[in-house]
Amino acid sequence: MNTSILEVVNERDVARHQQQVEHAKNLLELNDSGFETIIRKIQALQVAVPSWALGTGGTRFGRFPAGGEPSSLEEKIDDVGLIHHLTQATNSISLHIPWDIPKDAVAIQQLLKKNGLVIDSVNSNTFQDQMDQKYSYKFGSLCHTDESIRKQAVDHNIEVVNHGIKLDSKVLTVWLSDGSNFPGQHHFRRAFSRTLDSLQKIYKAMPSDWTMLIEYKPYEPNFYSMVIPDWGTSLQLSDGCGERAHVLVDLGHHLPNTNIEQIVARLLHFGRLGGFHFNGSQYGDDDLTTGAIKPYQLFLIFHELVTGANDQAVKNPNVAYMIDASHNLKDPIEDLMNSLENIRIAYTKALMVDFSSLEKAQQENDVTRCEQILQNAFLADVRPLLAESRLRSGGSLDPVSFFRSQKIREDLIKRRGKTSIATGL
Ligand code: RM4
Ligand code: MN
Ligand code: MN
Repeated sequence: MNTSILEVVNERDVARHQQQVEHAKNLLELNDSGFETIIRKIQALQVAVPSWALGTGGTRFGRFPAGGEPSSLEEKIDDVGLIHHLTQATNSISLHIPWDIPKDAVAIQQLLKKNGLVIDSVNSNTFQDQMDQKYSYKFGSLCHTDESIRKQAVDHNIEVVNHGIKLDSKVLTVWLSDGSNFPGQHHFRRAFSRTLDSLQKIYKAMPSDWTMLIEYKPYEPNFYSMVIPDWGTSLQLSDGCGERAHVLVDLGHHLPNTNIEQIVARLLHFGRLGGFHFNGSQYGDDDLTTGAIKPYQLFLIFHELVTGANDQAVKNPNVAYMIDASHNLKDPIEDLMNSLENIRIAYTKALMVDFSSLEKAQQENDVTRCEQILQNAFLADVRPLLAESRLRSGGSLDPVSFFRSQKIREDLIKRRGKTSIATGL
């Protein structure tokens, strides 16, 4: 990516941008030091992009690729590098093994460095069978009734950690599709015990500076029961493994109307919120653009994260943020940029909450005032602040417009072809 073109385009729009910043500062009643603090905080919020999110998503009915998809890990890193260059909001990439096994770890490290990226978490995959695999995961992996199958799944997770070590990752994320489709199929208590036992084996095999994140999901691909359906189960499993095992909250992994912000607050209270997968959802694991459907919920979640971070009583590790979405209709690069923008908008609005007034109103049970304080922050337009933080970090004032006006997708199609396919779902 040619930096000077970016500068020229920014320069063209900068006068208008500066007017908007002044207007926003007035509306938000921000003095210079308050403004500078917020800009620094926005710049610091970095959200990983997973290597499996650069291609077109699909459903079990069909897939409609846009063309120019990255067909190697190197090309995926290039795409994340481009997104980071324009947004300055994603300085890391998360790998799914075996979809993205680095063949030459040293070369990958160099490429990451060139793009200003590091590896975030590594993710195991025991929800699909691979060609060279001895046993099938049709009836589960870490929970399986057959010890040899459990061992194969444990060994796979250890292999994932070993790949991660070579790339300086320090986080293993485990998401299990294990579960049952019919009543009676599973002995619930024993399936849980076997899963805990397998996770403990993986945990023990991890280096002592590694963290394990345990993700939950209420249904799909199993439709009667999932072995890890909810945060309570994830928390128990984390607890059973050790203090470096934590719960991962994926926004789409809840039944409709679940109060996710309260789950976030609970996990912070226990010091066990380890990671976050962002996406948007109307019904379930829809994997839409983050903030597309329920922006208020996203704001309320960030409100919990921000209050937690400001509270001395909360002893929680750093939360690993990642986008976990699928792009069935939008251009994947544009969609990821949309998500990053929406995440930063929700975060910035949460930073705008008048905490001391809120605490006072809560103490006095002034319900109307409490809600009003949150609404005031939520309804503020903070977009000029985001653009300013990007500009100062060397990114684009308007990443999606830049991507379009410079015809970057067209260029990728020319270089990679119309039919290149990215590994993933
Ligand atoms: C799952 C879950 C995991 C992701 C896979 C591909 O639904 O969200 O985090 O790794 O999909
Ligand atoms: Mn997820
Ligand atoms: Mn999911």
